[in-house]
Amino acid sequence: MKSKDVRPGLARREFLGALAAGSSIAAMAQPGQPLAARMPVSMAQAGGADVPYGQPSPHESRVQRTVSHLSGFAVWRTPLETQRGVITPSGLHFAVHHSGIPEVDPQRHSVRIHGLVQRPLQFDVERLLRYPMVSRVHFLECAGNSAANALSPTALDQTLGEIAGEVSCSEWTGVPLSYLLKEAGFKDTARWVVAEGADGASHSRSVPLQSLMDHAIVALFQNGERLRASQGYPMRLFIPGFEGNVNVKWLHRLEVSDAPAYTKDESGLYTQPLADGRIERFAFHMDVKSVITHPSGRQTLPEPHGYYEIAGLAWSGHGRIARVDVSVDRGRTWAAAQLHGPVLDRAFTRFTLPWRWSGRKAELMSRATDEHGRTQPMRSEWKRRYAMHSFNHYNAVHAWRVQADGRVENMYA
Ligand SMILES: Nc1nc2c(c(=O)[nH]1)N[C@H]1C(S)=C(S)[C@@H](COP(=O)(O)O)O[C@H]1N2
Ligand SMILES: [Mo]
Repeated sequence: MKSKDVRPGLARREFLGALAAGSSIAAMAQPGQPLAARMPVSMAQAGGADVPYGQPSPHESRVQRTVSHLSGFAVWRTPLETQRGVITPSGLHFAVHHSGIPEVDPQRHSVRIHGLVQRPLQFDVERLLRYPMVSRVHFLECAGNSAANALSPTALDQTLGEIAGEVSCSEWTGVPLSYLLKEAGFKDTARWVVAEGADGASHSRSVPLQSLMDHAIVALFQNGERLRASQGYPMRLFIPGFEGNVNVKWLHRLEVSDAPAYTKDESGLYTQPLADGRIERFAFHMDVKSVITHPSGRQTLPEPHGYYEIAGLAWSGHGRIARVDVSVDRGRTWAAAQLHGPVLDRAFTRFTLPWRWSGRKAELMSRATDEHGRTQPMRSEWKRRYAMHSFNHYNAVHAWRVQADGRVENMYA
């Protein structure tokens, strides 16, 4: 079903024409004017020096992560609304620190594999750097991303990053964990692995051995450079599609066991009460989800009756994104957005749809579906499934209200 304000094929040419009309040069430069007067000043002098390690333009200094501190741990959120494409710049990757960033000396750091193994092994950074590596583009999302939208009775007037910025997407490079685990060899009863970080929180999680053998890497690089301290320098566990907290940073120990350890992290924070009183445990996969990045919360559309491109990001911890539907009328009608390739497994996928805004109040929503047919619930469905105070794994359809004056605000649909 197509709504009349979002017309994918036809709109593109109209859209480009309208934007060009608004950009046409009103008064041509006077022919008599000297050439020098028409040149930008920067062309008349030598430029400044560069630096050994590049920084964003000083004009972009407002593009920053936002931070909040929740009972001792810091949550840094990615400003998704400032991002185009699908790769999160390393300096803007979201971060969750349960006990700050530890000072880890790469010369002295190592990861130990022990427990139900044939021979315990220990790998330092230098040794791991000699192993064959793989590179993969994947999102990483905190289980608690969008918690405020799950919990707050009214929609908070915040930016997209503040609402749902505990998700980022990078190219991760490292050693497949299966290489290291096979070298250690398992005992017959080996089923789980407890991964522990070298931080003050001694953050640790139990993960099924099979999922580590299938997909996990010990990541050493992020977007081509060594991991940022914030992401677990010099090494972290990375399990594609799994909730953020099992991706243990500053990884220093992998203990193979026959059962989960029920560490403090997995028995408390990362279990989730359901509405019927049961408890959901070890819900590792992040489900299918999408957000509209442009336009989004606290932005203002510059002119009414204008042409705009609705753009957003979709991802699924189960596989590839198959389609994204967008509505501009609070879900009455939907149009299929264009997906921008390559559409990668368990990675951000960019979607866009041209839109002619009538200047009246509009309510924008996006709903992603992955290759397994999993799709996003509405907020009310999500709330029915979980207990009142549950907030992990919130993936309901997100909505923005565009007011008649162009202001964009968070809303519940
Ligand atoms: N050692 C350690 N690993 C950790 C954490 C931590 O506090 N300590 N936080 C976890 C949580 S809750 C999340 S969401 C992810 C976030 O990864 P990032 O900070 O690289 O984005 O790291 C996980 N790994
Ligand atoms: Mo997290």
